Amino acid sequence: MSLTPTSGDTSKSNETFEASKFLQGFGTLSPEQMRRKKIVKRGFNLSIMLCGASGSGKSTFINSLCNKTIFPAGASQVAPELLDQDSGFHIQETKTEFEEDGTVIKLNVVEGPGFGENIDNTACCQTLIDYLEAQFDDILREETRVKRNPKFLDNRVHAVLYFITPTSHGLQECDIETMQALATRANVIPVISKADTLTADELHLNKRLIMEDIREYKIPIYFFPYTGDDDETIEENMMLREMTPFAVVSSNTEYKINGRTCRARQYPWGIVEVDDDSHSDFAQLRNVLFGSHMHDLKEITHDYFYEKYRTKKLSNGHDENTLSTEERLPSSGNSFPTALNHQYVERKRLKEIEATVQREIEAKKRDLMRQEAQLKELTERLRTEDRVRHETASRERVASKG
Ligand SMILES: Nc1nc2c(ncn2[C@@H]2O[C@H](COP(=O)(O)OP(=O)(O)OP(=O)(O)O)[C@@H](O)[C@H]2O)c(=O)[nH]1
Ligand SMILES: [Mg+2]
Repeated sequence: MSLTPTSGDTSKSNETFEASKFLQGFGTLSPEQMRRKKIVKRGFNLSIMLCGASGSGKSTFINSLCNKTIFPAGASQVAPELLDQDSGFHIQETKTEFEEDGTVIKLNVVEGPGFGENIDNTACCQTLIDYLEAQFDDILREETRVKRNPKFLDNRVHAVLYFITPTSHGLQECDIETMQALATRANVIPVISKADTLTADELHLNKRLIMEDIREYKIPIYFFPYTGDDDETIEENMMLREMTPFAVVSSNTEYKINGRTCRARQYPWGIVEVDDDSHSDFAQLRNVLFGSHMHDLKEITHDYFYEKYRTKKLSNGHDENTLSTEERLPSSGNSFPTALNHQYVERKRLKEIEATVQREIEAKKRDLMRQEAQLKELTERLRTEDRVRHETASRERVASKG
């Protein structure tokens, strides 16, 4: 096997990922599909927040995800004036745009370098929550304006990727508290970073312990729904539920292996490929974010998180319609359905029923119209036959008289 590092410029990606799932089936277009097609043409806006301990690999991950340098990896140099005086923590935000399979992805990336470096990280966590809420406030203000700003940018965070350092001990107290807090305002997706530092058995154990903690502490993370348009989607969701937390390996260095270029981490004993499913869940997570579940993440952000926040704000902070922790996670077994997701699934189910009923009504209408047309035609034919019969009879009468 020849192993040659290629140039550091990773701006051209070889890989293809599927913004596709979302884009499939434009043969016969319903109004909903037409709407989506328009979105595809315009491009997708997506906002991702990266959260996790300092040095857990957030910057390297996002650079690998976008295949270009979004944030420089390694110890972050932060201007002192940007730092929060109490926590020494600050938020970095940047926008990037790239095209995949002809689809433009407009990505807003938010990272909190230096997270988890204090003994008490409550202030850091609050900074992240404040950011999430500030985006909701912006929308709320815009919605209540008499004249809308056509250039308004919706920066609501659709997914928080929570980076868990690869120990074999499950979650730490700081992880639990932060994930619990963030999950009240956004879709939290847990990620084990630097998965290459764990053996297969350790990784398996780590995933199991993390999921046990998530259930034990009732953290309402993003839930891959049980329902789907077809068996394939249902199966895919089941596979993704079992895969959670996603174990990722990130790198922006390209290597040539047997003439094939790939992003990888090279060690004296071998090479770990970022996009190889047997080495890392990176490609699966990327597909979830930019393809199969992008729409779902955005829908939940608007329908659930924003609505909940809006209700709270407009009722002076009293009624957040918040579910108790028990209600949110009445969970057992391998998967962890939350009341949040139950609500969402239920709403989706009702929408589907409504659409089916609408379709049936339309079909019945068409049927009735067809029958009416047939009846009209039959009446017309009978009338014509009757007229012809009468005319023939009268002709015969005239003939017989003559
Ligand atoms: N082994 C291994 N190391 C990684 C991986 N991803 C990143 N690293 C290394 O981890 C170190 C820290 O990575 P960063 O991406 O800067 O971490 P960060 O979370 O952005 O750190 P802060 O911005 O300081 O919070 C760097 O030396 C990376 O090369 C990975 O998947 N595996
Ligand atoms: Mg960083």
